[in-house]
Amino acid sequence: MRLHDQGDTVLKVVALAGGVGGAKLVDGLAAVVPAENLTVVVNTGDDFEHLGLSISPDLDTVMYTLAGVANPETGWGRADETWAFIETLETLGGPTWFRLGDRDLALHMERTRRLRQGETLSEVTADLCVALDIHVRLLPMSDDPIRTIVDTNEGKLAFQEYFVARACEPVVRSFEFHGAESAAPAPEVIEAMEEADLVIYCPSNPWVSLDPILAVPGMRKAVQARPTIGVSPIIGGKAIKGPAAKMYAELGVEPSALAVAQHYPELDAFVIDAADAVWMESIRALGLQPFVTNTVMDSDAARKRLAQEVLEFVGELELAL
Ligand code: FO1
Repeated sequence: MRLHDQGDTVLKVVALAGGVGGAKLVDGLAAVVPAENLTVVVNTGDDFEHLGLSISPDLDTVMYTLAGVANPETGWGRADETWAFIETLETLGGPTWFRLGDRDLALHMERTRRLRQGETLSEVTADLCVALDIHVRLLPMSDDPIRTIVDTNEGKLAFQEYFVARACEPVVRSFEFHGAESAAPAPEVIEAMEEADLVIYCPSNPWVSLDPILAVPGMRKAVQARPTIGVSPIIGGKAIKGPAAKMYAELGVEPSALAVAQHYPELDAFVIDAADAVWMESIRALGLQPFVTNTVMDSDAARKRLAQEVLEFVGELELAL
């Protein structure tokens, strides 16, 4: 299977993505896969109600990244932002721990308005993508509420409480995805998976970005039916951004590309950084075909190159199988 068979029809790709790391690979994939052949299923476990607004941070991070308006320093929120709202809220004694920029706020207001009118998250997301001139198909993992709860030494915390308000300091014990068991995959998700020639696990946090997606009923079964490749979010024992390595250590697992491979035994292949080449044979022994390259996406060109290599690796994999 070549993803560019005879160079014309590019086959269909579904990427599972969460926060900032996932969004970067999605951005690279959008540069090498025609939009009509790329679907991104995005984590909604980070979603929460705040200031009366329905906030979907990972959907927004992926949208802003694809639209080229993401804040390059933080990865979340917008570039060219102003903060008049949150600064004024501060003077009024309102909660400002979750930083909402003025332009970002417009998106949260519009999503909230339309959800309150009874539209689904999928419908709102599709129209926001049109407004942001995004042609890749972006699907929330579910239109039903699923909330990641982080069980810590300070008790159970809602995700944003843990991630932002407490800056990931509490020691994690376990994760729960409230609502997952009674949730349904968003419309088109299962169909996209069934049509996919390749499913990619983006380099997102395994515990709180990809596991919530895999917890949606039907997702694990749908994944297992397709060729799959993952990209390690851990490089040289560290995460480029976010608490993934800290979570591994707190769960008693040495953070490494091997540990991530062990988390996803269902994968056919796994892309690791040159810094982790030492784990190749151990990963192969798990039944995942390892590929080694530079996985640091520190530029648009690096995002595109990594995406291109992931697609090429799968071509080789098919020949190897
Ligand atoms: N992350 C922070 O660490 N601090 C913030 O103040 C913050 C605000 C924020 C606003 C909108 C948005 O879409 C994301 C935001 N994030 C913030 C990131 C958010 O916590 C995401 O859940 C993480 O990116 C993890 O995926």
